[in-house]
Amino acid sequence: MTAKSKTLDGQPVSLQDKWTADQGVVVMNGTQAIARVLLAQATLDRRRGISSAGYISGYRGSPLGSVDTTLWSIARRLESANILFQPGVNEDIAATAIRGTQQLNSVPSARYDGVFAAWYGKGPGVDRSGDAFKHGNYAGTHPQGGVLIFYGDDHAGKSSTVAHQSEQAVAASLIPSLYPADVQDVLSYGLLGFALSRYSGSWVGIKCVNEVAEQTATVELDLDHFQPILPPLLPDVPKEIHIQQASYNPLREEQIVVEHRLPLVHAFVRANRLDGIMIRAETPALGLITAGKSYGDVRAALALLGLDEAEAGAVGISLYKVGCIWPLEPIGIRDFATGQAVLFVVEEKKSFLEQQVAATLINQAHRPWVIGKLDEEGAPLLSSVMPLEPMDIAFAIAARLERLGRLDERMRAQLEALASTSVAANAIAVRRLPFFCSGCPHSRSTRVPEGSLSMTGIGCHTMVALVRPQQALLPTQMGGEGGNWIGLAPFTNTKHIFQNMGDGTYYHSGLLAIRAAVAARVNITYKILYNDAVAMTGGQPVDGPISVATIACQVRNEGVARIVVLSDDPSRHQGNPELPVGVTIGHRDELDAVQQELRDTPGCTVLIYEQTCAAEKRRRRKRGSYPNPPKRLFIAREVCEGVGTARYNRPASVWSPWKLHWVASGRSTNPVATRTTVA
Ligand SMILES: Cc1ncc(C[n+]2csc(CCOP(=O)(O)OP(=O)(O)O)c2C)c(N)n1
Ligand code: SF4
Repeated sequence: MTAKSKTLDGQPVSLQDKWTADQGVVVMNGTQAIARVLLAQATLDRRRGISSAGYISGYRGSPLGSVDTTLWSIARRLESANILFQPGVNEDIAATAIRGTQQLNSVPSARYDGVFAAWYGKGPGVDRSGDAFKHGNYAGTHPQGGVLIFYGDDHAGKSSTVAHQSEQAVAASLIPSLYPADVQDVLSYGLLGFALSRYSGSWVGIKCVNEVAEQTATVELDLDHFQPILPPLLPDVPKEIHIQQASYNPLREEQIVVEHRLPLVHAFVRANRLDGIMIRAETPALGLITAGKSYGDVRAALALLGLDEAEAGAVGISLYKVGCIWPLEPIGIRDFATGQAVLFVVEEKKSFLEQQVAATLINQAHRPWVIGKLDEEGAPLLSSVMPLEPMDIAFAIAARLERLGRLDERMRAQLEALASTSVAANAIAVRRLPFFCSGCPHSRSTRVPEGSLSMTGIGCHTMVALVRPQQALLPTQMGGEGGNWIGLAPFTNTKHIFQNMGDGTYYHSGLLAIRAAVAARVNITYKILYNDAVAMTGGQPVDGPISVATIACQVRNEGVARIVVLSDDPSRHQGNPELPVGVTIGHRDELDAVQQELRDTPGCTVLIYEQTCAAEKRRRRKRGSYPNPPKRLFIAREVCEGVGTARYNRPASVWSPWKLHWVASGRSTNPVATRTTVA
């Protein structure tokens, strides 16, 4: 039971309200809103007499790195709402499972009227799931099911190996995309998205950027009055808009999507006002068109210019918020464009809305200027790469007003003040590189012998490319680890390479890359870094049964000739009957010698390096599920405050003068130094 507090007006409130309340104001973050959409859909169905179940699957990754932990934290609530959470082994298998939920009536004995389903994943997961998305979306949804695709986009590339903008990839599978501007929108678009998916038969994407997924906000719930408008279906709409158990006919499927489902999407967007005019100028001059995160930035930009809604309208600014960024609903845009001199599309990354706006208006008799990535003269205006800041947008809006003769003295003074603030802000910008946590297994495991090279992979261990860039090449995509060596090895005199791979990645897709390396007969040593967690995304468990012995057996069956296990505690493995014959077990201190040996062994070899993630150890120790270390290192507080949590990358000479004290506990800490081989 959670203790209840009271608000100023005497109403009891609880942190659980975000899960239980159907009405009123609650606090939640963007990730929790995704989970709440599913719970709310279950409630709505129950109220309408639909016996539905829910299903969610996907794969973690920033900015949707904690969807799974959020869902685990409300496991009982999900269960009682008939919602099944099945973490995917990877994104495309998860997407395929989502497709399965819509095939409820393809086999006898359905237990529910329909299954509403949601997929989650980050940009790279969208990219690798294109085939599954297209197959699933073309097949369609169940009329009482529905599919949402929550896709995470890291525009700034701040937690990714590639900066992402995924709406083009989602649109390539002909899946419409809604783009929430804040947590409130996640909830509204989520529920409207399910309604749209059931109505049109289409899968529906929900674009989630870092700033929205990681935002915590007060939101208003009103399930009692949630009533999506379903425009009447025209008589020519075929029954195949929803999934059918039909004969094989790919062209007909495509025709259904293009000629029937997408027009229904437009009708739904229009009827439910997913796109709308937020500010209407008295005498229109400058029409701002924007969506999602940029909508908030445009609002902030107007505030920086000292303009509230009425003042913006008075100087000729109108504002159009697009909820459905693809396919852009044309009637609303044409209506908004009427009488405008300039339409300024404010969006991050590559032009997506702007192209659709231009295409919608190109044949109109009255065509305002359409600008965004380029200005009225064709010169660059808003970056197609860098995230946009309200300040940049404010200056760009002001320049448009100046050209239109709408900039007054008050705004000019405001701009001058802004210009001086932005110079001061740039002067204090600091960049800090990430670094391994103290005690991280990867800071040792990723070392290679003198003269050798390694390739990094997806996971915390990739930071070695920042720490020892001369020895470590930048990573490929998750699951591609070592694939690039297959293409490179035949054309270089470099004889061998080490390839790092986390255990999470191994389970997600990495095993297939090892199979490819064996098939291509390249000289490569995979270092499978078994840290017992999918660490970089928050320390989740690997999504199925995995152990050092299982990995050893699997790679042996793939044809890997030589396998070595190094561990901080080799005694854990000695005498383990599950390890295949011929596997050598040693202590991690032998890393250098073992690597030299593997380097000289022809073909594909595997080194499994076992040591638990240090952050995970700390978490487990707090929960009492991991033994405390028998020996601890204390650093004199008078010499340095905060050591142990600081992660600054300092040269060794800086460390040396510090006073270090080893304090041993009763247990022996001597490593088992001898190497053994399973016979
Ligand atoms: C296709 C894809 N899905 C998800 C991610 C997000 N992601 C980045 S690091 C990571 C965890 C990798 O875990 P593991 O291989 O165990 O390495 P560790 O972080 O534990 O060192 C994930 C899931 C990604 N980069 N690519
Ligand atoms: S979270 Fe774990 S694996 Fe990642 S850097 Fe920290 S200790 Fe290393």
